[in-house]
Amino acid sequence: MTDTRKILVTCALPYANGSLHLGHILEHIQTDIWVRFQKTRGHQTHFVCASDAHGTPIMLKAEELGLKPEAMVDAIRQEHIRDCSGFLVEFDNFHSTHSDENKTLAQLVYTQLEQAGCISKKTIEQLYDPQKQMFLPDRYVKGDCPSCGAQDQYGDNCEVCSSTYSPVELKNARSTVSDATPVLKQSEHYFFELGQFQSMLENWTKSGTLQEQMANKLGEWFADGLQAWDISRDSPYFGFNIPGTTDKFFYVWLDAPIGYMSSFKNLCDKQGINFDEFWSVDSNAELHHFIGKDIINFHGLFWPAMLEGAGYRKPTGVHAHGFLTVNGTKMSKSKGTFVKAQTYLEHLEPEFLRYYFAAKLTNRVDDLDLNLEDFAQRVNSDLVGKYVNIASRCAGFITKLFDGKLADEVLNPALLTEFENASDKIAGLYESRDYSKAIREIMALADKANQYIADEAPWVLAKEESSKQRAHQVCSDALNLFRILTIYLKPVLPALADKVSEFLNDELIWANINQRMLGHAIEKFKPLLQRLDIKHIEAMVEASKQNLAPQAAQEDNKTKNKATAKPAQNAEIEPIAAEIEFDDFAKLDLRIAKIISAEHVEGADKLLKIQVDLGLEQRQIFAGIKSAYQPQDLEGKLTVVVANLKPRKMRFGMSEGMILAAGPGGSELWILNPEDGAKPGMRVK
Ligand code: NOT
Ligand code: ZN
Repeated sequence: MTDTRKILVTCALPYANGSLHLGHILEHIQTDIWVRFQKTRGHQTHFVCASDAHGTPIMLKAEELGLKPEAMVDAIRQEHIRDCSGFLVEFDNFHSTHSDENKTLAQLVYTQLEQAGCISKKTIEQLYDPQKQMFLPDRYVKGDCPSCGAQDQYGDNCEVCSSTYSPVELKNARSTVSDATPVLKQSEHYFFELGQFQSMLENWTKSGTLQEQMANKLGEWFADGLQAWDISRDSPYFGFNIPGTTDKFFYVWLDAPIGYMSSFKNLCDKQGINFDEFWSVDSNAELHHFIGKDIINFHGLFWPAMLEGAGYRKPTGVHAHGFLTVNGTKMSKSKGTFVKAQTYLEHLEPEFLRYYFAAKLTNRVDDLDLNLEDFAQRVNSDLVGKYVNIASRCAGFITKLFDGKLADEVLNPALLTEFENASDKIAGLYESRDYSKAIREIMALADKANQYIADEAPWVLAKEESSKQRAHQVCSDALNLFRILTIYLKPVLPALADKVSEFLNDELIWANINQRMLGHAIEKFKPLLQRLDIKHIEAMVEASKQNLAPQAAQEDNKTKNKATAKPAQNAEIEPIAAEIEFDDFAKLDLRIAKIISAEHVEGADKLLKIQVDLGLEQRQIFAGIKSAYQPQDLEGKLTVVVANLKPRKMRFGMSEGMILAAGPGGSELWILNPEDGAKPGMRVK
């Protein structure tokens, strides 16, 4: 392995005025895989993000909601953090551009640019809404196209004839904020003299920091000659004041990239990391930005020029990805393919999508299509049919016949060596963000492992005493292969890898790829992954359509569904806990479960150890209902279980869910007892 590198990684800062959708998640997953890969290879890697908090749209949206922008930004920031963690995207810090650190750094960078002679001022004329008393960004002006006369066109280009123009050229212009007719008004603006950096940027963009497609795209800007960039906005604006002014603010795109620095600064302060080591002009740390191709000009031109002008280091790499399409077209709200992050998570496993994206991501900027049928098929055939299958075919023999211990010797060392030797190639593919090729390599290995098992047929070998030994070795080899595959897949499937780690009693560290498990004890195999059921995809698409129901109707439903619970007469009533969001409630996956067995727990007064059948799998759950039930009375009963509760290690063992019961306590404690017709595994509505 190479020497330890210092790496700072960012993904684009999501605007804090709306929910994340699968397009955002594509970028977060792409970045997270790279970060996890670097971390598992032992490099000092920091992954930061933040809410992009400033600008006119955020100011107006907050106003519409009757909130202070700070409050809206904060609520949405929390939602974004929750959604990302739902997809197992693990930031080291998720800050906000509306923060003290960002204010200080934005003003510092600006002052440094000013001192370096890179700032100029010029009076310009813009459309102004006399009623709302604000200057109007292009997208807040509509009118008739000056070229073709089409009505209701935005201030900068016509969707009918595609001509571009300045908003002052629009006929019958109106402000979309107030409907007033805009007037022209002058104001002094601050500019960043980007032109000073043209030759530096021409070299830098072609030096391997950008993908070739992106460098070529920016070539168009160079051909036209780089113009000064307008970095100020007039009041009212949600942002930071330009030093020395009271009514001029930094344009959101000035302080957004500085948000990368300030989120990292915030992390440094919390963890004692040396900030300068990463940002000083002579830094030998790496700085990588993952972004969408639509914002390449900010990251390939403005940002490196700002850094250069203010005396900081420039990015090592800017990695752009294409857009996400669903079923071959733009995500559509009416088709239900504009899927919010949270809606996906309510229906499907995060790792399904992580895997699918990884299987399709290249290091180019082509768009990526999420074809929903292909998605289900791919996940099932690769993950369930190939990868998990290796373990599920072999683990049972080890547990049942060989006391949970792997063989002392390898039967097929050549095969194991082949798997181990793939390490450099696969690492290289992750490093160059060619995940689809990495996945192809890994799945080709999985095919070989399955072929080996099929050829040896341990289920046949295990039947005869004379060949039992060989069955032991074949299954042990297979689990060693499975271990290596899991190490390779760990950046993509971190939660699954954690389960495998428990099952194999191995930390699954890439550097230890060659450390074979010989004479090694493993745990009992538990199902690692369920097949993706296309019904869940259909439900997700349906729910994405429902998201569009007019707000009023949704409100109406909420009141109708409100429970009208009467407090029980005698029981001591505790105060109701803090209110939770509907989304928190929706996270609960309540399932019908059949109680297969229940037993007393040695040393526990209240607990019963219960085995339940959840339709697709069996679980062990400890429930504090001993005061009300004899174990044998429970057997065969149906009940309701919180199926997605994270397993908890209790003094007596793992509890893998929660049985719902209600009542005043003591002998009056009733497990919820669904009616006939319920089947284990059914979702409770
Ligand atoms: N909020 C922006 C967007 O397009 C991304 C800002 C990224 C940070 O969603 N900035 N820079 N440069
Ligand atoms: Zn037109």
